[in-house]
Amino acid sequence: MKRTTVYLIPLLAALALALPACDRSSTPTATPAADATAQETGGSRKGDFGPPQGEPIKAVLTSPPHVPPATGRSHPAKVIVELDVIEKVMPISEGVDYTFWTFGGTVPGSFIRVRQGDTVEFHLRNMPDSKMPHNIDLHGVTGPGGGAASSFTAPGRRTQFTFKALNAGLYVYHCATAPVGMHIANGMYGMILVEPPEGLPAVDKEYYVMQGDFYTTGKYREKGLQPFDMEKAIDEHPTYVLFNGSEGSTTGDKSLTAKVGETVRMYVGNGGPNLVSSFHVIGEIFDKVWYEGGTKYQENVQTTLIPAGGAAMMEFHLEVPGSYVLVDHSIFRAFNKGALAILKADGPENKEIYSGLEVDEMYIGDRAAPNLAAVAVAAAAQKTGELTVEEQIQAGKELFMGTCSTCHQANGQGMAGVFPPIADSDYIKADPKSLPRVILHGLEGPVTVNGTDYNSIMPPMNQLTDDEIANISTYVLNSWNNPGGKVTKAEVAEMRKTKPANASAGH
Ligand code: HEC
Ligand SMILES: [Cu+2]
Repeated sequence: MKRTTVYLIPLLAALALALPACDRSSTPTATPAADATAQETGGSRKGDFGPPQGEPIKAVLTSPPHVPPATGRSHPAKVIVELDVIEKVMPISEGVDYTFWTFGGTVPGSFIRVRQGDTVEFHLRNMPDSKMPHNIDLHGVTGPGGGAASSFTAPGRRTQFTFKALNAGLYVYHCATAPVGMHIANGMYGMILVEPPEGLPAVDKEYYVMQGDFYTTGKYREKGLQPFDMEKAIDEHPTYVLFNGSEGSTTGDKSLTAKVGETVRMYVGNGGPNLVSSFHVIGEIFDKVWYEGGTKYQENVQTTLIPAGGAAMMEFHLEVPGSYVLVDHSIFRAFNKGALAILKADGPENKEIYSGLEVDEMYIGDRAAPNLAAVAVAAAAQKTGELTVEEQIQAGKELFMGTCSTCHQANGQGMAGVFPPIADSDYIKADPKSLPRVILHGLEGPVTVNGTDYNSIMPPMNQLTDDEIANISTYVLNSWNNPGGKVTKAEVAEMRKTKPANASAGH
């Protein structure tokens, strides 16, 4: 990394010198040669980093597609952000419901806006009716896990940490609780804008749009409450690719609006968990794109790449009225998986710029019929070789730490009221083979473990292979005063074929 930089600097300087004939005089920015130094911001080492001034300010949080007002401040402040984690069922498409996990009750989560140099006191509350623990990793935070290491929040609890916003830019935040991919796939992401000290240039309209890919056991637009499909997620075969969390979130009456003559700035993020977005607005050209959400902008751009866990800001000036269609230009995603939103511009026609024929009706009217074949169930891993019980325990321990300890804790003690103990568990003792079954098919509804009642959900961990489940089970059986014994790969394979009565339909 360092080495690349060393080689790049002289290269860039040489390039700048080699291009004196380029006419940049029409742009208000400096010449390319000056750009390299004059526009350097100093990253995290330069800014308005004095102590917070004035009374603490409560951050204004907004739901998509809205953006909080500019901070309008010329000094650093202490800013308090209060964000609630809410798990709730919402429509993902017409007649299709999904259990989203959200920051602030929406997908994407609430938009946060601060100024570089601000000291942010971050409060995360997980609603008491949540089933899962959650945390937050803000890409704009300098520190372990971007805050994740300090914000693990079980249902009905609240955590707090403080950070100084060192780097200006547009940053994604997301939940980073295991299984991380599942939390993100369920909608746990949003954005935080860290304004540069001088603020951003004023524009007429600002909007917040975020792409995400979603994985349901049913096919695209298959009606009813659709459960999350871990196998499709691992295979990176999304059922839906969406802007702002649902098909139609930003079309019809809910379209973004602007007027001819206005300049629109969009803050566009990509929560992933898997796909990279080729973000494009049909019928517009971005006058400026702050690619990757950073400080520099590119001009006159048709399509900009937004990585999973990344963002971009873009501005365009509206010359003619009409419906402009926001898409992921990996175009089947737009017309067959939902990645489509509308910006409606009102105002007088300008026939010199555009004759007035509109093409958007065709695009929207032809929302294609469901055509996604169900994704085949991933083939079971075919590992061979018999392990001794001791080897199984060793292998299982590693997997346990990476998979189960998030909730049941490293010592198997669980968490009071939320996650039952699997150490010395009478539930396991009563039926040792319940262990692989619970891992494979999950568990929900009331259970009593060692005299205490629990009523929550453990998601199925069927992404684990038969070997892995056999090994974790064997490790748990032989730990913490549990009854001992072993579970074989063949037993797990057999259990995988049989679905328990309470398992979700699908596949
Ligand atoms: C996301 C949190 C979470 C993870 C990760 C998790 N569990 Fe659970 N587990 C739960 C919850 C919640 C319950 C209780 C479900 C209910 O109330 O019906 C539970 C119940 C159980 C039970 C039955 C009750 C008991 O305490 O004996 C076993 C056994 C179990 N889990 C084992 C595991 C194993 C092994 C893993 C790793 C492969 C694992 N769990 C991963 C949340 C989790
Ligand atoms: Cu989460």
